[in-house]
Amino acid sequence: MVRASVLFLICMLCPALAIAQDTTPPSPITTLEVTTGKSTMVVAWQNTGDDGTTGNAELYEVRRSSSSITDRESADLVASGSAGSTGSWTCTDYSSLSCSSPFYVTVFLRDEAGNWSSLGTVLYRPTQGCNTSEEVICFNLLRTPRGASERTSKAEPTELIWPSA
Ligand SMILES: [Ca+2]
Repeated sequence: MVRASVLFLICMLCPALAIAQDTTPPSPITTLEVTTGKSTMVVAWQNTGDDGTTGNAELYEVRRSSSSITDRESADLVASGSAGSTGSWTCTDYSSLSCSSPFYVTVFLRDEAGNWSSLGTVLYRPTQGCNTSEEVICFNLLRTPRGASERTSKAEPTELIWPSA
């Protein structure tokens, strides 16, 4: 009985055990926004949480594939980073893509216990034509509530693109 009590107290102080008991993954990302330029893409999403939409997830992964995406392993890892707080928008941009090339893209979130969100929205987008100079970047995230992106040309910014709802 004494031994059981000691073990119980040790476990009360053992955060790893608390993490191991977390079996609830982040909710899938269903707010994905993707815009493209000639060789660039902007990927933006609203973060879910650690458990569904509660708490904060730990990590995001952007994954991309030339063929249909059915799960994490079926697409190439483009980038990963710290997940934003639940409800916040994260915007990431990428360059060096091939022009006029369609692809599928999606985002997964992982909690600190290693639970991955299931497949959410997958978008199919082409990069812009090879004869254009239009590119896209994440724009002004701190001053807008959405993952707005700016479509630019070599000469000057031309048009502010707000991802559709
Ligand atoms: Ca969780």
